[in-house]
Amino acid sequence: MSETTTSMNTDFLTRLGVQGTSLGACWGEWVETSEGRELVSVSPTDESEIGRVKMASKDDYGHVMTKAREAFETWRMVPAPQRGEVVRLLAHEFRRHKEDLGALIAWEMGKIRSEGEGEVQEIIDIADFAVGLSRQLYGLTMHSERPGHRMYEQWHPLGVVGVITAFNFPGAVWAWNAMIAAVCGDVILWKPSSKTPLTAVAIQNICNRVMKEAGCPGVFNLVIGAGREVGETLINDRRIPLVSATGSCHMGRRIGEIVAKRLGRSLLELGGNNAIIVTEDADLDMALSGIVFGAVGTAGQRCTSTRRIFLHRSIAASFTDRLKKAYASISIGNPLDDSVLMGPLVDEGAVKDYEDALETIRTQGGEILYGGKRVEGPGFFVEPTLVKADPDMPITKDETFAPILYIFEFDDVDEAIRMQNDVDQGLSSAIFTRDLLAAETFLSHRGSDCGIANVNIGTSGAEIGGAFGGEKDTGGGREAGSDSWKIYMRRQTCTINWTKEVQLAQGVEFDVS
Ligand code: UN1
Repeated sequence: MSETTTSMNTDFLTRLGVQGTSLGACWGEWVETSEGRELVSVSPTDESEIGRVKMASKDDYGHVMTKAREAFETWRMVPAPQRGEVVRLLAHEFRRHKEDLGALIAWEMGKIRSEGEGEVQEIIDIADFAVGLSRQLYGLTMHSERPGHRMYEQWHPLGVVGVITAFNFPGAVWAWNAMIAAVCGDVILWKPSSKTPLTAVAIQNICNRVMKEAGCPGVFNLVIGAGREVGETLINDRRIPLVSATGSCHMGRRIGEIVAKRLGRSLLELGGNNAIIVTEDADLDMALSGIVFGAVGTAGQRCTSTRRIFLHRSIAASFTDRLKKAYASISIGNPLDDSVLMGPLVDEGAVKDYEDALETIRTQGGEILYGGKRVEGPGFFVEPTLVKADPDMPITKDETFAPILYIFEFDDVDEAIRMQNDVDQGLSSAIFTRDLLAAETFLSHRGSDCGIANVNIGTSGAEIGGAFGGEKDTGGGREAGSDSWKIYMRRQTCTINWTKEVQLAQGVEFDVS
């Protein structure tokens, strides 16, 4: 493991305004909280305190909500391209702070600097996308069956959109929702993960400056508080027509149920159990780099992380050897050190989940081919791990948020696809092949059942231009690009009669005279 630089330069904390103690509730102005409880943000790299946040209470939530609703009254009447112009200014600010924010994400969450900056790039990309979208919130026009009638549909803003995000993408997933919702005319109420509160404060600081200048505070709102308090209040709040949530299947099931009960909309982006199939004719260099980045990148803590690989039997042994060598070359350590490829897990609980999973793997007959241990010393470091597994091992059906990769063998592609699909989750999937028939089978109706299906690209690292999300227990939601914007708006079908008499559809006669 590379040494943690204790004398590390943390000036980025000052530049982002997150040094010391921050407040946890904001509607454009920070709210002096009515409660005194503090959340301590700890770096997973050396377990040092980075800063503190005064947690928002239910009252603070209420205050922010009132301000957000007031802001919606104004924001919804701003023409969409002008809303896009404000988002363009935001994108500019995120560009200016890319390095600092990337460093903070790395330091608070544990992903390496390059991935931290990549996450900020994702924020910038979705903001740019939203700017263009602000002139493309198109509705269809239809031909009416009645003479002298015109039909069309238009899209109106929804209101206050609740956004609940996870620690692993503490900025980008907020941005997927917030940038799109903002050009749609909504206002956003964000509850970030309690594991990454300072990234949220830093982002809110950036939004505050831009929105103040633009004269529209209250569009981007933040409540950092206990899940049981502000999280529960948010999902139960009938004033929030859409709750977008990222997290575990367990969490999503609960949110989906509560929001459905009040007939609200939910957009769920939940667990994955993503697999890569490697056929016998695949370019194995490409497969190797796709798999290693997918399984080890972000220390296996992406919802798109590669958790299972299916190797054609003829290449399985030699390819597994190559994987072992690649794993042995991974430098683990301080994510801000440029030579490091894998940082720590997010906290002690994540290490325990990793260790528990390994225990279960052993009892279920899995063979650990590489890794399998915690790295001693301060911080929450573990070894990236390779496991020779059998599809009947129940643990391979679960998502463990850690760098554990299960290796399976197959004889024909149909069998590999069947095994790949034989899990409850359905987020991301990939095949490495040069065989057109295998690639097209994988992409066909009887191919991958996931929301994302890639050929000669790994499971993680999707671009924002496509709709992002998955099927089955992954929750069915779609965020980011393509036409995902539609969930942030309400559709209205309008029929205009420009004749001088009322005509009924379907030829119904109802003469009252
Ligand atoms: C997530 O892990 O919740 O496709 C999001 C990817 C990233 C986003 C992951 N663009 O891996």
